[in-house]
Amino acid sequence: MTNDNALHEFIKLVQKSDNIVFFGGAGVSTASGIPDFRSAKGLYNEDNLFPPETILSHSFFLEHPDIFYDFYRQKMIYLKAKPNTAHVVLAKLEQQDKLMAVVTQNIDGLHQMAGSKRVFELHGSIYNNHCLKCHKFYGLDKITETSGVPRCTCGGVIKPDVVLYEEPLDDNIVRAAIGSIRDCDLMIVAGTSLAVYPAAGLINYYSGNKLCLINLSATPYDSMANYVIHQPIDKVFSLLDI
Ligand code: CNA
Repeated sequence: MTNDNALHEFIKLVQKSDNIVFFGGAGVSTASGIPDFRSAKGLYNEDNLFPPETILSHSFFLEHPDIFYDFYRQKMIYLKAKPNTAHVVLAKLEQQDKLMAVVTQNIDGLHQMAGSKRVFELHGSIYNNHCLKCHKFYGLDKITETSGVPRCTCGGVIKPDVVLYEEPLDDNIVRAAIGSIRDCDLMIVAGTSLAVYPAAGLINYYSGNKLCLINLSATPYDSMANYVIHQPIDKVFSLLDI
């Protein structure tokens, strides 16, 4: 099927379906000005002293929280980013009872900012932070309005509730995400290289025949998908007349 035919079919499927699940990654937010990891302009292709996978790992956080926070504040937090067409259309689809859930690997909170309510954040969120010692909660301002390693009133180090490499995903979130994927009729996977596990593996819980994959570049799951669209997500979603 050509890109154009797949796009045409995709639009018809969304119009007809009332049980959609959207599974997304960093590519959903690039149109909002947040770089992804693995594109040519992504963070993994920049020259850093340590590779991002190393800096964003649990052991590195514990050993060098100062270097972690320099990188994290500069590269992972985009206070001015606003939802783009894809986020907005997904929120509308939910309001119309067509979209059952957004399962996202993103940590930027843009789906909620657009109005989506049922969002499963597999890798956590920059908006939630906790003290490692007394578990007191802190918002994003505690990270952005301080410098160096942010500390709790008890003296403990504050850590963002984002899932770092070497850390497990939250069981409850994974279970809820799997439940929605298992039950859905149409699954849209978009803006993800599908290289990060266990998140990418959740697609295997979909057993229907309407798996639509929207991504600029090819992914390991292209051959498994029923419809593959290699076009920008925001452009594709702007064609959904809802
Ligand atoms: P990734 O590995 O960087 O892959 C992104 C994919 O999106 C690539 O294959 C791109 O080709 C594709 N892409 C980029 N822009 C577009 C676009 N406009 N339209 C269509 N496709 C596009 O990112 P993954 O999400 O697969 O990897 C998971 C990581 C990335 C998670 O742990 C995230 O926390 C992490 N991440 C999140 C954000 C964010 O929250 N916005 C930003 C950067 C990285």
